[in-house]
Amino acid sequence: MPLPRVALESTVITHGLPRPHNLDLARQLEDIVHEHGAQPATIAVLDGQIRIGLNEAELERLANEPNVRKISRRDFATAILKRESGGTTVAGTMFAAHRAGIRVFATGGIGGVHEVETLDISADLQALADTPMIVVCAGAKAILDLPATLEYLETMSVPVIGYQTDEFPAFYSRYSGLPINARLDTPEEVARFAHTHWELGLKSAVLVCQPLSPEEEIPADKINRYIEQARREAKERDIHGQPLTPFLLARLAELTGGESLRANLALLRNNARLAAQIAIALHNQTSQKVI
Ligand code: PSU
Ligand code: MN
Repeated sequence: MPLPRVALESTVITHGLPRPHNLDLARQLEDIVHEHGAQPATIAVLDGQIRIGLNEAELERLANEPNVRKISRRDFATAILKRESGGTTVAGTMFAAHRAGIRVFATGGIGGVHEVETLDISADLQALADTPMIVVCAGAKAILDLPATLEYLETMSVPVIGYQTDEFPAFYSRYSGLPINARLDTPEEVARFAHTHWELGLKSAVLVCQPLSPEEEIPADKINRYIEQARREAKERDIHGQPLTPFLLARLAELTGGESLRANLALLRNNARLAAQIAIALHNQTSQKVI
């Protein structure tokens, strides 16, 4: 029997984390998924080929190659035709993983609605709306407009699950003051929920939001003023579109003296672990019919 698979994204490797943390983290996530009895599949595009799972040398190449593309769903055809390499975003990873039959995916934080004057809504939200997959995250990145992001997810019929929490986590912080849709406390409950959601014929993702532990988090009042500053600087420097999220994450790591980076790495590891546990639970129960 093949092991249940867990998809891992690669924009976090190419654009989200500084070197050498990016490669260390990529390896750690694969190890964590393995240790919990599932098969990791880091998704990326290498030389114009969509790859479902990378070997050690390929991971290393992706982590160290300068100027690789950030690949969302609309960018695949360009990358394929130009034989380029790149890291896949949450939206890009969901697209490729779904085509490969993978049902569980771990990321850090999903993209969402940006709090800037120009319209900037991540394609991650549309992918969540139309791809049946369990996506484990730590909420949406706190650099976003979280209430607007949750409204969009509601409009698109994406259930937002609080994992062992009653509040939507804000990536670096455990609490956002915003509600979730339902709370679930075990991997088995998540698997049963997703199975039921899809048996009904719904095509949307199930978004599982797991907060950092109290020891790992950065409380909201502390991180929020740095987020304000990073956003202000992005505006002054006229940074928008695809480079915006990587700029804000990198600037926050500088402003917090590495604290935001440590929190980011911790939540990525936590999410890989939970995704592996959910993949196993889902694998064990998908034969049951619910309606
Ligand atoms: N989670 C992290 N770091 C990241 C990302 C997620 O901890 O860098 C990436 C994801 O790949 C997500 C992307 O899809 O940021 C969002 O980019 P945008 O806002 O441009 O859609
Ligand atoms: Mn965007």
